[in-house]
Amino acid sequence: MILKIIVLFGILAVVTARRSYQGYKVYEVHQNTREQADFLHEMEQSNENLDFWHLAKQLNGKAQVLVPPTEQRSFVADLMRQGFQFSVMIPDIENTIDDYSVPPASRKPVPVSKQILHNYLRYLDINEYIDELATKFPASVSVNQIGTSYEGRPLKTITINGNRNNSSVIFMDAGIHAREWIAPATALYVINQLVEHAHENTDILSNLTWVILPVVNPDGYEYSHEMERFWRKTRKPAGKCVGTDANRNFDFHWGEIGASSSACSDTYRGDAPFSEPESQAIRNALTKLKGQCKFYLSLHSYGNYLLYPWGYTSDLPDTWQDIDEVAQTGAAAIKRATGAEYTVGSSTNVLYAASGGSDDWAFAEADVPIAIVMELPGGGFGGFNPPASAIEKSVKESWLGIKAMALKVAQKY
Ligand code: 0X9
Ligand code: ZN
Repeated sequence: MILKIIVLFGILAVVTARRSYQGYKVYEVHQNTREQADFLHEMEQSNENLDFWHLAKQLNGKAQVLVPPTEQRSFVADLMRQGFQFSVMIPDIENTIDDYSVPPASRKPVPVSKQILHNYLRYLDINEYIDELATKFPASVSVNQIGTSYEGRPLKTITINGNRNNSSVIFMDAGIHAREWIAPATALYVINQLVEHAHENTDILSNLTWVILPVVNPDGYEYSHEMERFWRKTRKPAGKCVGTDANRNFDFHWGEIGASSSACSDTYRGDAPFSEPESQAIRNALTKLKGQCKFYLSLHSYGNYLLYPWGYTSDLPDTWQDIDEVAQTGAAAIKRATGAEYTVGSSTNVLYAASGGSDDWAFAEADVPIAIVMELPGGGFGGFNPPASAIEKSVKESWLGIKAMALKVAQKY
């Protein structure tokens, strides 16, 4: 009997153990020539064990790659053979993951609204906060469920100032990629400012309705808190692997470029367009808002970019200057406030081509005239893991950019 219990606990421990990243290194690789840039791109496409945290098109930039111990020898050999300049940016990523989530219940003595700037809130806390706001401010705030994640979590939007029937709408989402924790944190701060500091924001509330989905991919988000810090995809099983990159799953030039057909890849496009309930939820919400939604803003991290269509081709849409104007306004506001620089341009031209993204779909199929992906700052040791102590500075800065973009949209439409 005792043996049985020990075995059972052993199995449970194995099943529920958090993945260790011990010995994983992040390399920073300079790409100085077109050949080197192409080589890295090819490496990213062909080796699923390498996690390219950052890979931009521009020459003289630096790629950042998370490499497991088993791959490091051949990775370094490849780089040396190709004459790359490179360095180890993080010698052992496990040592930097000291900021693992406190379980939601342990934080309860402090109200959620007081934790927005200091903690990466868990999914349930985030929903608790928006539900509370709806109760407290019934005249201007409501919460709606626009779908259900694969594991059954409600996908809830908060609508702010939604009682003006014919006003223009801003739809903002965050956390389509699980590990980009600073994105839901930023969405929460935006919600906090729009609701609890409404009187300071009348210029972006008087003729705009905000619909905000703070966690697009709650299954992945929770999984990245509990089990695998650098998980990116959704959590629906796919063949012998798990998860789809929801930002490759939208039905616009689906699967054409920069999206993998291999279920184990981090950029897996899914087995069909809109195969994921999470991308379906955004599709359905934006379809309902057709004609009304003037601005789709999707929060990601990291790298300080304001990106717009197209993501599937280097061509620009006819109206690119309208979007560029809004994005430049956001970048300028941030630069003025803190000196931080954002790169502005079309996804394909300044980052890389990747089709099936929510931004391209919103712009092309839901007729949203301004569609922007905001790649928020990294921080701390770099990348996706800014420590909780970096949240306040980051979200306050980003809010200024978002506010400036919203104001521009309010003036244009
Ligand atoms: O690759 C992505 O989905 C985004 N970058 S991230 O590092 N957060 O994963 C950029 C998306 C840009 N938009 C499109 N390619 N449509
Ligand atoms: Zn992302």
